[in-house]
Amino acid sequence: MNKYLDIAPEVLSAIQENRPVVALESTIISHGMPYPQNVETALRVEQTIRDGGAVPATIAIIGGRLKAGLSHDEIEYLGRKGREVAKASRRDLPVLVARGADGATTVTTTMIIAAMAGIKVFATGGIGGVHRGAETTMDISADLEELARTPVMVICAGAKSILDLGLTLEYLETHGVPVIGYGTEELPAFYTRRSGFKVDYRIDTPEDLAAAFRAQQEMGLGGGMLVTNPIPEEYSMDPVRINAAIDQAIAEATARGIRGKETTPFLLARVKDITGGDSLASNIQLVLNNARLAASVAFHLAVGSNALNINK
Ligand code: PSU
Ligand code: MN
Repeated sequence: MNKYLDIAPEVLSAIQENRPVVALESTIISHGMPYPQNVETALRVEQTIRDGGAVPATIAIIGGRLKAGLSHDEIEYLGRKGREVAKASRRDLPVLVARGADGATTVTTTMIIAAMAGIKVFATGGIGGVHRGAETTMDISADLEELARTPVMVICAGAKSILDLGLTLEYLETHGVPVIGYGTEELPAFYTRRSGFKVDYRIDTPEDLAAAFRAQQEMGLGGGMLVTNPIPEEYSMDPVRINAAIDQAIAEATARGIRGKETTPFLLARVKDITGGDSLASNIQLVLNNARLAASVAFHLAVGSNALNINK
């Protein structure tokens, strides 16, 4: 095992016994939601995964250790510290670990640590992507590069239109990342079920998602897979209202000269403030929805590899 990695005992035995495990990120806890809703949501998401028959492994960096599986106290600690915890992407890992610092893992670093631990399925809310205006800023999330190189299935609710969704899809195509719509042909846009952009493939069942991921990995293609799961209809938001909030947030970010790793947290926080509590409620529901799907896919992946073991 990697000497920088701590796997929680419950997660380790599930991995060793080939029982389903689902990874969860911690940027959504420290940077994505206010306290105490962040902690409440993180614990609810873990419980949803347990109810779906899988073991949750929330991922973070604590005291310079890469953690796969957190205690409730550790989740509370990350939630309380909030933005004081560094947002940790791939480039941040060397210095944070060497310093013994804490880090909230993004999609990128959650994938890295999940893969180190042997976890194949990861549920989150939204991913980073190609920002609007990237033709001049070159602001492209490291999440896309990680999807291209690390063998983890990421289940999200699509991407927010704080991003250029068309360019995000182009980037993923170039880097060979399959973009799957769960029960849809259209890329969902996080708060809304539709974006006007097509996914690569529509897949309708957790079994079939597991089969596609297994084929990708067994062929040795490497890299990950992006599964986009639309927000349940009853929690989806009015696209006119949400897009107006996004446009306003982007205008403010430009006016204030926000850049680099601050861009995404700034835009997310402003969209949330402009739309009030509604977007937070939707955000929580779509994460729970993704957790349910992830538990089921993890179950089917585990069953499939048991069957292979029996046949050997
Ligand atoms: N988009 C969302 N919600 C999020 C994030 C993005 O809708 O919580 C977070 C995730 O942790 C993601 C990160 O991995 O922001 C991407 O940051 P950046 O764009 O700086 O790569
Ligand atoms: Mn960026």
